Amino acid sequence: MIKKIITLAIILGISVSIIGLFLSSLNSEETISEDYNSEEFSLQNDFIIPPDVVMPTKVSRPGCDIEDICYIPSIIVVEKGDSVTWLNEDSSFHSVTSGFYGEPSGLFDSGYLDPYEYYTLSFDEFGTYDYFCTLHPWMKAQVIVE
Ligand SMILES: [Cu+2]
Repeated sequence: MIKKIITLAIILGISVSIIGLFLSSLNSEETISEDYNSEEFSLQNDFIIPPDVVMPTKVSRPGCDIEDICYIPSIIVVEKGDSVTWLNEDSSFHSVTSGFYGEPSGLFDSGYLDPYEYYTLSFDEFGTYDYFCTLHPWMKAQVIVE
């Protein structure tokens, strides 16, 4: 009789833990799909943001500097407190780095922007901000805050 009770208790214990595992795996699946949905949502939102400045295709080779179209527009004028959003539309990496090639000013640096990556900065001080691409010396432009 005692053996039967012990066996029953063990079986009950095992089935409870199996049900517990099953339920917890269901829960984690739900969490993953929620995460995925919110990621998808923010991704869609990202593409809705109209960029202020784009790095167009083929600027990774010299020549865009002749017509000053390495960043379009090459000079953007904003008001104090405004933000500027860049979009790398090229298939190469590019950066938005303050200063001049070989002389970064250290104010901002996007790092390498992947194709179709955005970079946003807000400008809270008046001034003319020269910037360049750390990978392509011919790529340079300005943000003017009035
Ligand atoms: Cu570049």
